[in-house]
Amino acid sequence: MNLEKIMTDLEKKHPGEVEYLQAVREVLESIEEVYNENPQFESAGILERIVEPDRILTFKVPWVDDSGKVHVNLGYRIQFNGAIGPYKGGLRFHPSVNLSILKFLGFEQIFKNSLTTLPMGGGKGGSDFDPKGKSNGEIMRFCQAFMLELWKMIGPETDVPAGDIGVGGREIGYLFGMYKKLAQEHTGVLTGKGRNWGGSIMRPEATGFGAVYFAHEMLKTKGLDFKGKTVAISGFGNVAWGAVTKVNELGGKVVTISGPDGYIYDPEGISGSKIEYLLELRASNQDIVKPYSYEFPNAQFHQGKRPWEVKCDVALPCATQNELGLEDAKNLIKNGVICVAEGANMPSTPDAVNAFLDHKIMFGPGKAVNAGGVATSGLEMTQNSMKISWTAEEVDAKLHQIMTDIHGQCVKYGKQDDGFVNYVKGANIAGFLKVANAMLDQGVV
Ligand code: NDP
Ligand code: 2IT
Repeated sequence: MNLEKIMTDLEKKHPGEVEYLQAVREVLESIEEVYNENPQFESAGILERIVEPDRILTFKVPWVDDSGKVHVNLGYRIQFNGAIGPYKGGLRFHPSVNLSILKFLGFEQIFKNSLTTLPMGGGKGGSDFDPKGKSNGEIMRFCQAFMLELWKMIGPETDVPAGDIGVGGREIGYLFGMYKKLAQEHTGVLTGKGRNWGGSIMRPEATGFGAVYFAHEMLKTKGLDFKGKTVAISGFGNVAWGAVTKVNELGGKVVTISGPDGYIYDPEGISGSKIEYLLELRASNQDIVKPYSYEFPNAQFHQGKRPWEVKCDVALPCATQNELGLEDAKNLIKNGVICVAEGANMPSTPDAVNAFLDHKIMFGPGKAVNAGGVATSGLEMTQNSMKISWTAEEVDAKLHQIMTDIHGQCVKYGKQDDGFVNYVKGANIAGFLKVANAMLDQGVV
């Protein structure tokens, strides 16, 4: 593999798509050796084919706000790779959304879904629509307008979207309602559905729970666990909430959460009724971080800062991409961090990842750590196909097993001679091999 040539060609073809190019480079660096050892991949052009999406749908989403004003947003769905199953991946509604961000997310999703052990291909979509400050009616009309275009491209056996940043249970409800009306079918075309109409129990908490199960497996390799550990978490969305809850259950103390404008440091720990309070604020569509410091005066709000300056044993970035840079990594290392596990997708910059690996800090990449969300989506698809619903205990046991299996795959392909596990390499190789072999079996399509 001529990595630099491939990257130069891709940069020429897709100028300015920095997040996409960042994600591709990381995977290619990890798989280079395995790729070169298997000349059948090269002769089948696996690399050239896997880095390009199968297809991309872009569309305009016109909608009318409560005052009667017309707005136009951009909508996208990327069907990246369908070798091992129907396209599967979330929808992101955030003003920063563009093709590069969705292509990076879709590309990561291929390998993440492969790691889950379930039959799901990789996809992603979304819009530059900003849900912040919008009324319920505006959110509903936007979701309906979005689905009016998207529905032609998706289906329970072809492409199954779900949530991501800015898309939770409420949005999935409105999207599903419109799909059902247009397609005249009530099927598992989306995951993250409500419990009364086909949703799986535990899907909302699955990404955060799974991330903590994975981090727990990492700690276990050193004979450690979460008891008495200080944990720094960023974000306070769906993923962070699940992670905060599970860390508390396992005996750890969460001292930070964050939003785009800064972070909260609560030395007494964020637990119990404090989590309830945050959930209430979140449901009210308010800024959640600052009010926390008014409600709990021992907590401090650090405007414009990130949580990584706080002393902690475990760091779980759960907000967004590239939110943990080299300086942050250096701070964490200086302060004695043992384990960093990514709840978000690609939250650490490449130089931050290298700093962790150089210092032999246990580092779990998003595509392995946060795979519990899409894995539980896969379990939702299974329940929909079988027209049954499993109990919380059944789903939790399956999720736990899947996270342990993913950890095992990372160790299998990422363990170095000195015993250190390079989870980045392990996750990328394990995820890649399954998809690449499926592509070989299916010919040049
Ligand atoms: P949510 O929309 O529920 O939450 C996002 C969180 O990140 C919020 O706390 C938000 O704060 C914060 N945030 C957003 N942008 C920034 C920023 N620029 N700087 C700091 N904080 C920011 O999304 P999710 O929890 O679903 O997603 C979080 C991450 O996890 C994303 O990377 C997503 O791709 C990934 N992920 C999600 C899965 C899922 O099942 N939902 C599965 C696997 C990964 P505020 O609300 O105040 O803007
Ligand atoms: O990044 C992700 O894995 C998700 N947003 C969840 C995707 C899904 O289909 O459940």
